[in-house]
Amino acid sequence: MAKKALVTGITGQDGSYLTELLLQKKYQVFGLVQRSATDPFDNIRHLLDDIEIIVGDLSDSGSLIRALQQSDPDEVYNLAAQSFVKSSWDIPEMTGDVTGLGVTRMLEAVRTVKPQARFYQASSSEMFGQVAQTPQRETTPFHPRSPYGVAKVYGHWITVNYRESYDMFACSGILFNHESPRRGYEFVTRKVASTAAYIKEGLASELTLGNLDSKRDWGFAGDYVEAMWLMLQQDAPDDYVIGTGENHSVQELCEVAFGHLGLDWTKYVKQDKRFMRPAEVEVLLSDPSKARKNLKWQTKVSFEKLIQMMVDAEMKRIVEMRAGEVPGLPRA
Ligand code: NAP
Ligand code: G4F
Repeated sequence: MAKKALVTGITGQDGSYLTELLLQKKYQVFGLVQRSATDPFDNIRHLLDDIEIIVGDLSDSGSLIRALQQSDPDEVYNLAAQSFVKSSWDIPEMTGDVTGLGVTRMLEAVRTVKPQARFYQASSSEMFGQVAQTPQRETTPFHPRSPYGVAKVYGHWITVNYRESYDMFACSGILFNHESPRRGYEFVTRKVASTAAYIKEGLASELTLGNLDSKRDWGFAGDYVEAMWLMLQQDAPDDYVIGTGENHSVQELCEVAFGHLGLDWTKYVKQDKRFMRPAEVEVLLSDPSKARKNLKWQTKVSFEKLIQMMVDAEMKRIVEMRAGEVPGLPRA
């Protein structure tokens, strides 16, 4: 019998790569999708014939219970969230409701309908925030710096709590930043890659950014979804830090992206305080040794290769856009 998985956030970056991995492994995949007035399927259009879409929302318990009943899953991957940190100061209550309390709603739905299902929670290195130690590992205390980070800390601890309270197979993956050509346009890697390509092609003249000094541990999303799956294949549930163990600044990101196109980033990049945050996470760096040892997991794509892959994808998209095959690019 094929295993069944329910994926929330299936239309997002990680949902699309995870679904590809699960389909390769012959899972039957159900994806929870929130109602939308516009087409949300860009990332998973190529998968729509092979999966089942269930309409539901992390703010609506009844829909989650019905999603569990309809899919009867062996594994549940809770990837849905309001995931853009900067917006979490604009919509803090909604972020707390979906990104935080939404995890409890999912856990309650699993506990009610299929308590033996294995559960993955998408936790985040944003929980470390103002870091208490470097590099950050599973035992590093949390000090979140945004409403998003605070909501993720709640989601993390409620996952641990359901494991301890109800003996559920619930795991929390503390993932550091991971990127790809399917990343949302407002995140800094996609913003830099797409605007550098636009500048190269004469479609834009400058790139406005916020803090160029902050450092992130950036990896490739395709590698990270494998870690999610591995966590749910272990004998016992546990929490894992997932990252590359290497970090780079936003400035280095600009150097690599523009450099790949033969451009000097200093001529095009401007700073604008609109893109600064009320409280910044200055530096993140993972210690993924537990995942390397227990899950036998490691990243395969380097920082430079990742950024070059993203820039190449943007250049290809411009060619397709000019040929009328894809619509014009949204801009961050
Ligand atoms: P993403 O691209 O922003 O995807 C988020 C998904 O959640 C989208 O499918 C979105 O649907 C869905 N969603 C939002 N609100 C919802 C609601 N109320 N009900 C149901 N679905 C809802 O995020 P991602 O980069 O794939 O990340 C996946 C998860 O990992 C998120 O929880 C994120 O916070 C977490 N995470 C990400 C990173 C990273 O670097 N990427 C690192 C650590 C943790 P729409 O398409 O309709 O908006
Ligand atoms: O790309 P970012 O918006 O990602 P951020 O805030 O690190 O959050 C991402 O990673 C988290 C894991 O650590 C996830 F949990 C979360 O869901 C999300 O996927 O910003 C990265 C850095 C920040 O320091 C930001 O201040 O880039 C800096 N930055 C500088 N200029 C900018 C910009 N970020 C954005 N988005 N846009 C700018 O213009």
